[in-house]
Amino acid sequence: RFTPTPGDRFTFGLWTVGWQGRDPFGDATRAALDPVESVQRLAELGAYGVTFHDDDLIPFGSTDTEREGLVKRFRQALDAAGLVVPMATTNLFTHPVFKDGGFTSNDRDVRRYALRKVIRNIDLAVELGATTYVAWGGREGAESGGAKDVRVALDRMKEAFDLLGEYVVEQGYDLRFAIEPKPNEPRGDILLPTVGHALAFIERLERPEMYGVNPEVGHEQMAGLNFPHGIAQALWAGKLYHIDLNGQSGIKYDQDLRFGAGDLRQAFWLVDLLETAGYEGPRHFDFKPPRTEGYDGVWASAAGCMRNYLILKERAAAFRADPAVQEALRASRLDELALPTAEDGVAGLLADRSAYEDFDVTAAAERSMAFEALDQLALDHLLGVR
Ligand code: GLT
Ligand code: MN
Ligand code: MN
Ligand code: MN
Repeated sequence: RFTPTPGDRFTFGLWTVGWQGRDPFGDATRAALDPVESVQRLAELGAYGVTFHDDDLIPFGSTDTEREGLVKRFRQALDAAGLVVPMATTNLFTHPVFKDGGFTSNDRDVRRYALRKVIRNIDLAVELGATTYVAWGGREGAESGGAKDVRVALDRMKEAFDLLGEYVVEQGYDLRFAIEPKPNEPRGDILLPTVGHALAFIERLERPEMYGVNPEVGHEQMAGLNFPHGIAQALWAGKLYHIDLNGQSGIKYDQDLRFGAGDLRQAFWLVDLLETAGYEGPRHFDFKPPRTEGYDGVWASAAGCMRNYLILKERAAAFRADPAVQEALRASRLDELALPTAEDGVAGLLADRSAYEDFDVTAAAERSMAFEALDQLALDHLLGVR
């Protein structure tokens, strides 16, 4: 029970378990982790796959020969462990050259270099079987008003994504992009700060169908937003191409806690949504095992992400199957929300005296929505007492 298997499609970034604990105030607390060991350990824990930034696998500045050797070793480890690589991404944030961004740096030569770095890793991603390419623009932003002409920077952002889309089409790759929003950190303010901003941006691209979003739990919650609501809108738009699961406690710095830590109630509604909406992509964890932990704690934290997802999946299914819940959903008229409001059209609506002239506003206002009883049933299921 609650033991993950590859069928659960749990994936982890190499940078998550491999995070050495360096933060703005302190040095690394853990030794470097060999990606090959990550692959082996994660497979033992029941994961389905791993994801990577170019620089996680091939240290920045490696020679072509070194690169080939590292990729070969990694591929052998994947094959031996039976893990897949469904997604890859580019590091456009660590090296000082990206201090003002990659796609939207004010420096044109930096922007051209960033595009070349992405294209190089797209080739590798496809070679390793990835079908999703994540783009997190953590350095695309500003700390001060005059430093960035945001409208022009968005032109450059669009130019970059359009060019990458053109490259993918020309190569005949089976690859879609997933844009990852974040409101701030490391920049004071980051472009495309929320799921909503990213969805609107995508519609301005030349090939919108090639682009979706990769929302991260903590990133929306850093902005005080309801993560399940953001995910629901992304699903509604047909744009949930990938997801970063982790934990966050309210509006503060990006905590990247293991999934299930932080806002547990939103985690419950999120799993309920993913499991009932037919989301078929990987359940990808993007967390940072706290720097207090040794490698024992790193693997306990990774195992906890998967265990918590499976527990919440069971709790959410129990909630949906409970006859008392179904009754409460009816009492709250969720079935009525599913009905079109005016399928009779404007003419029908205007001719319907019961819609206005004879409508008993007072009686309608007096009806209870009965949401509190429904929510208590959810909490009882979440807490395991029903
Ligand atoms: C970085 C960031 C994450 C992104 C990764 C993809 S890198 O750790 O904080 O949220 O998903 O670039
Ligand atoms: Mn992320
Ligand atoms: Mn994060
Ligand atoms: Mn992060």
